Amino acid sequence: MNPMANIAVRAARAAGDLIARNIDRLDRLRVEAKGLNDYVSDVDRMAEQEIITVIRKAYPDHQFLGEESGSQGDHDHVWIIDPLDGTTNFLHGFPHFAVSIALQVKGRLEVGVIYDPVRQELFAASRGAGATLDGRRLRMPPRRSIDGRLIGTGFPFRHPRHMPAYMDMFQSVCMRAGDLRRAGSAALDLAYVASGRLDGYWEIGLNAWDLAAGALLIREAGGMVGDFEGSENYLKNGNMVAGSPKLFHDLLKEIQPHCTPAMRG
Ligand code: 2AM
Ligand code: CA
Repeated sequence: MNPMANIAVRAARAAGDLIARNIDRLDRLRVEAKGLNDYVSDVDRMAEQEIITVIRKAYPDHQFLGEESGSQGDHDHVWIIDPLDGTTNFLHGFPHFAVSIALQVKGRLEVGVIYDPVRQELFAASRGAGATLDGRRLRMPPRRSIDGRLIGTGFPFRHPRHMPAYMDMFQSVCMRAGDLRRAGSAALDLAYVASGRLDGYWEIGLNAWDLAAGALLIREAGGMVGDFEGSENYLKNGNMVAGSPKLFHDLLKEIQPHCTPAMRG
């Protein structure tokens, strides 16, 4: 394995173990509101520190872009980390959340790791070397259409202005696909698309740390990811459509008619 992927796995497991140790002391956690419907706990912060400590020991000069902090450093190597994706689930004891760690080298995604500390499942990808779940190779079906499939999504609850357009997308996709799921962790949803537990996924207004690792996992498993114009800008604008190749295009077709000018570019 790519030595940087090894470090990412070590960091993800260390953060995941810390999160798991805190699941039964939720009532004693300090929780703060960061913004509209957006919370952070000590566990998010400690997990992020754990990740940074592990990576810094191996790569002292690399830069970090994290949900809870950032740092300056070597701009060629940027670690994009979400220490606890699905914080709302975690704070409710709803057992569906994950650690997400990606590495960008000169602007290109090189490594992506997503770890579910509840089920102890590890999803990992390195560019050009494929994607795995607990060491087993993941391959997405190339020619599957959207009809009768299971599609994941997330609500734009921090961007109420997108809600009307979102509800139109929801209706179009719902009428076409078999069923929808809204599980509350974008990173884990993308890992589930890569591993075939979901057939596709879309969401509006995410952050780079929610998406980066999952995007590489899906591409390395043979799937496609893009923004609502089908382009590569999803890490910047946070709009994401994902699925196996045919399904990706089917899903875009349902979503695009409802896009507003604010969702383009
Ligand atoms: P978080 O739990 O780390 O905040 C829920 O829809 C999923 O989307 C979670 O992965 C959540 O990450 C993420 N998310 C981040 N920003 C969001 C936003 N503005 N609106 C909706 N979901 C968001
Ligand atoms: Ca997140």
